[in-house]
Amino acid sequence: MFALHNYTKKELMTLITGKLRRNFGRDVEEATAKHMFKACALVLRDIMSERQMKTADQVVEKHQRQVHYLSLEFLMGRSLMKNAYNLGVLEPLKQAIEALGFSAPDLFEAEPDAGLGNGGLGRLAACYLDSMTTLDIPATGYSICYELGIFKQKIVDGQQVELPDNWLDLGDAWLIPKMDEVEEVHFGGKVEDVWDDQGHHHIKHTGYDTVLAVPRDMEIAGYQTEHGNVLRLWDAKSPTPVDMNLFSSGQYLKAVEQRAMAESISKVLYPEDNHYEGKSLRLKQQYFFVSATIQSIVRKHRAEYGTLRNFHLKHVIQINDTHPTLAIPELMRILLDEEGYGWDEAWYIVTHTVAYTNHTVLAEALERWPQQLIERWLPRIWQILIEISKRYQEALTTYFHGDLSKVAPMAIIWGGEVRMANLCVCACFKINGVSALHSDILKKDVFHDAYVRTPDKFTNVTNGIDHRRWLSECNPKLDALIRDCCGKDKYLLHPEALTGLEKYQDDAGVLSRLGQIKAENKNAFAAWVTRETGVILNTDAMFDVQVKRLHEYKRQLLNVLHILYLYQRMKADPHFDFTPRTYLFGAKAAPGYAVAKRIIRLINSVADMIARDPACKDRLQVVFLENYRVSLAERLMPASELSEQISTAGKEASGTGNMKFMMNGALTIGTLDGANVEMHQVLGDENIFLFGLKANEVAEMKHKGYNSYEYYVHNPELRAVIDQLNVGFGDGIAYGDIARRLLFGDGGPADEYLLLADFESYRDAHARAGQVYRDPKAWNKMSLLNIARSGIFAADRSIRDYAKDIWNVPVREIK
Ligand code: HBZ
Repeated sequence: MFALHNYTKKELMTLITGKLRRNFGRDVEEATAKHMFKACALVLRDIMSERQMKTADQVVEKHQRQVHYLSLEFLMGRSLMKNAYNLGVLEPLKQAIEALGFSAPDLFEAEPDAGLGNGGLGRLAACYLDSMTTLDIPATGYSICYELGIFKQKIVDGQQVELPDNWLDLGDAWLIPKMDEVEEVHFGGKVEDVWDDQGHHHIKHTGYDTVLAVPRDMEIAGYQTEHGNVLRLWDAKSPTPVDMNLFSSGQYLKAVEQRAMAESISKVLYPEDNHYEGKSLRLKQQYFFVSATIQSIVRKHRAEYGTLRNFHLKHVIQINDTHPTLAIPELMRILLDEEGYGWDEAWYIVTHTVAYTNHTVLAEALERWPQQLIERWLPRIWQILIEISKRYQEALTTYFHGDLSKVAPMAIIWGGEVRMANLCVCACFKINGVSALHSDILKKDVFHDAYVRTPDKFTNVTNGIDHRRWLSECNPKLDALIRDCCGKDKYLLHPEALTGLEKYQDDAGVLSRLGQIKAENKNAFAAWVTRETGVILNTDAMFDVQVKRLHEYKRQLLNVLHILYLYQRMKADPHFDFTPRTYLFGAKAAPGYAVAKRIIRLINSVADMIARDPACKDRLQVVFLENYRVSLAERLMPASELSEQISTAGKEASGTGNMKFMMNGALTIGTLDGANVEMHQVLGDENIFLFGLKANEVAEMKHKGYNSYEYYVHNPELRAVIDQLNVGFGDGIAYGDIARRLLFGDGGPADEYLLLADFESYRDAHARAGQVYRDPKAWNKMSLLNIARSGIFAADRSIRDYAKDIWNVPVREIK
């Protein structure tokens, strides 16, 4: 155990003022909040950098096995409070900031979110960096240093408008560029086979465009450890300076084009989640990132060992969904072309190095790259893919005795497309889903035949969240209660210690304190919303929250239909007895996803109508929170009471928002989908509001032929709601398109996600939730049990699973 240095307020003040003077040429009196933020970031960065360098030295000294976590997304959010917390300097830092004449909360608030991700997949990667570091695993994250992260969302006249998110302005205070670790990535050109004088065969690649990959490292601190890791973010730069010779020799356009091409690669994060777009710039992003990363790992390995023969013993490469799949042929390329290994030896090394996490079963999200695109931009990779594909197909044909109905769906190159998931299944030594149900569906359905052939490759690692950020840091009042009940700060490194709360499940004092904390958090959130937007939230009503990306399978629309049902009941009968609710929505829609955008507009139309109607006062309120993001979630989770996790069963791979709500004492209304299944397992029927079809029933109903219109005909209340979509909500906008989608489908199947089939069951579950809410003691008891049993959803547990079942690396033992 290391003795961690405890920085005092005075030491920090000296360090901060030193940074202000040296980096910005200012004394504290002349410093702006921006200067001050940057100075604080630089001070913490120095501490982390020291630790990280020691860790890196140790890894080399002890020849430790390393984890490389490749992800096109890391949704980091803010870092100042997080790093200060993990470094154990949060309190003295706050004091130092205040003593220097600044407001600590304002300074934390001034930091932009690092929004280098879309949603769950990207946030998961960020939570895992924290746990890998806290558990002393030598690990590196790799991604792209997008100049623009996920767009900023504005709501204008009820509609989503996207604005660029220029996070690097302040965010780059965390980054350390490493100009001496630049890698070159090649695109296009021609590949030839050549033989030298000795008759040795070589690959000659000529006429390619070069893009430089400049690493900008973000230091990662762990909690109560000296261990330090980094997140390596690759920035794309052109190798051609503005070259006057090219200009004058008539190559003017080519030079400018090349620069623009190179630097566009790291310009912007693709904002589609759970949807594949076959854009050539996206392919270039993927290869740029993967090639720089693999070269960087290989370069360090060569320096340490002088050979790549033991590569798979010293490294595991975890790929976060199929987006980094080209790591497979890229590592093959280096082993074949640069090391001169034979195919079999190279293949052995690759297939003992790479492991794959799947995050979705939605067909439209599976990546299938057009062959021409790969051929054109990655000619050598294309050759290697053909060879992998050919050998795999031969092996499959033998195994399945030539049964094309098995071989064809498993093929890697087929019908002019490269199927990335099949390539992963072929080449990776482990394949995992992200919840028990999801991993089961992978085995039984999506990859069934591969599972039959290689069952040992398939495993499950249920997702988890960084409970230090998502409970202790963002909900200090609840943290204090847990410290009083569960052995001080024990739970921070032993999340299972949260079960210590269970013995207070009938303790009136603890239950009322829990209720009090929730009430205070609601008030604080409401005050913030009012400050930011002028909207006044009814804090006496239940905060019923659905925040996540806008997707039809996530069924925000089902929530809206139910709200409309409540509204109509209330209008028809002023004495309609229901528990007042404040509905909160937050969701970004992919800019090209028209239906998702329509649903956002619908939510705003409904919110507006309800806000104007005096009959709803103190009873029903709907608010759409603009620009949902990590930092907003950190304020919202502690204030939430009912968590909407209502996806069509079988569609949500895991969900991680569900875990954040649970940990903060919200109760869940949800389907048996993703990790909700495991939440239900530990909670029992009594502590969760379940409804709806199960995954197998969904499949059955679709198989039999689902007819949404029948539900419309047979349920008059549901019918009235859908009819109102056709009419509109008093703002002159009608939503007949959405009604038609539900009843007839426009283009696709009617009501693809079975909203109408689940409507009644959803309404009943809401009625049950409303009933329990009226009995604060019963509600608070359920809430307490949710928190107490949420420990299994800590990312520390997930990372221990990865370390043991997939990575084969030791983890920190914590007493
Ligand atoms: O990954 C999500 C799943 O939908 C969710 O159920 C799960 O909990 C979470 C973590 O495992 N998937 C995503 O967030 N996926 C994407 O954001 C995405 C982004 C770009 C793509 C495809 C998917 O091209």
